[in-house]
Amino acid sequence: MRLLALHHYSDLCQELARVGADPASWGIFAAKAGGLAVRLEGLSQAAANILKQTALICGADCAVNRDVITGRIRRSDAVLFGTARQLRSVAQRLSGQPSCAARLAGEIDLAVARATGRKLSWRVGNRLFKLSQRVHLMGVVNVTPDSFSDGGRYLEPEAAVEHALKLEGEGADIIDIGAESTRPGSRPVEPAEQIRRLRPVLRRLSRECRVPLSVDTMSSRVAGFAAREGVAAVNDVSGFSADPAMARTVARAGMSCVLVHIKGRPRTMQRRPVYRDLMAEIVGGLALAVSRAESAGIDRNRIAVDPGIGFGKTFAHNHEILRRLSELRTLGLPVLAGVSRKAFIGELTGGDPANRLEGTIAACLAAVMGGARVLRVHDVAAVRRALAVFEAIFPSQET
Ligand code: HH2
Repeated sequence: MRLLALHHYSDLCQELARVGADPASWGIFAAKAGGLAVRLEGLSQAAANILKQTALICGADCAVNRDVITGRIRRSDAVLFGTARQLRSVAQRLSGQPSCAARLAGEIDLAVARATGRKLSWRVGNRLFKLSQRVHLMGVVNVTPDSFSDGGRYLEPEAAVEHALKLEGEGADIIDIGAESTRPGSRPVEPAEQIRRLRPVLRRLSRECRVPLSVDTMSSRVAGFAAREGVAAVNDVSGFSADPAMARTVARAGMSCVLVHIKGRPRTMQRRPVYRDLMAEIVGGLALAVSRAESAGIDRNRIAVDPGIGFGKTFAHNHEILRRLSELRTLGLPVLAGVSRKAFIGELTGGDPANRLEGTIAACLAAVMGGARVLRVHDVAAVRRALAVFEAIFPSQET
């Protein structure tokens, strides 16, 4: 099961083509794509027929392969369209049908629960971020000589500490400190060097900063060191895939984590990344990362997921991710988005990374509209002000 966000006609057509629905029906589905859309996979011909008929009885609709009706195909995927209420009644009716169709009832119920669930929180250290009440901000501090937007500015421990405290004062809920740039083309930084850069900064911040700290690293050695210095979370842009000991280290230390989707590794990730099905690969990759984390013993309420804007993605991929971000609701976990100052913004507005504020705010708000509840940003004060306006227009709907 995967929730789809098909509010844009081109995304709808792409998904209907994938299922093999008759192009003559695409216009009909366009009128129904305003509610929920759920992709279901590998249905037998009988199950696809039963699902389609049940959907129609309940006022919903369902796209299946055009050859289901002719009997020339044995298996088909499906996209089910309808309101939450309609889909619940589809699920209820299916549960009384033959087992090939009845097994879909649980998947459809889960999809509706994930799409309509309003309470989201993320435990970090001893704090509980109530994400359904307001969007939270992760402020970025790069203790690096070469980060794409602020490399070299905070390499001196004094400057890094001062900057982190400034971001805290501006309203950051968590401060993310990195000692290794992951910009396209960057080379790995040895754990010992990351630790050397981090040590004086973490030592002071863990005493002086009142909000929790996270460390941006793919190395379990660095994560273990950070835990001993009082850091509450690990932000791993490889989603625990780069270092096999990472999940265990985070679990043992009782830390929280951000699991990011990446295709490839920073050094080569932007060399013409290709996806067969972008959103399916991102949601599938994150689901795998989450199961890696949970099997190691990390509590589910300590995990946030991130689609990895710019991590093995073209500019067009980044646009599609932001347009369809609400598909990550499939995972039932808080979504963090990192769009701040990135190249896909500069490509549209011009300007070097430090001059991409308007585009950053636009992309942040697009991410929030798609369900992101934590934003990783360099410009905390400005994004906080933009959110004050946005959240007055769209107040929290927590009941
Ligand atoms: N982006 C960067 C680094 N870490 N972490 C998460 N969770 N999501 C992101 O999108 C993300 C991230 C890249 O930004 P920055 O840290 O400013 O640059 P650099 O990697 O060059 O230090």
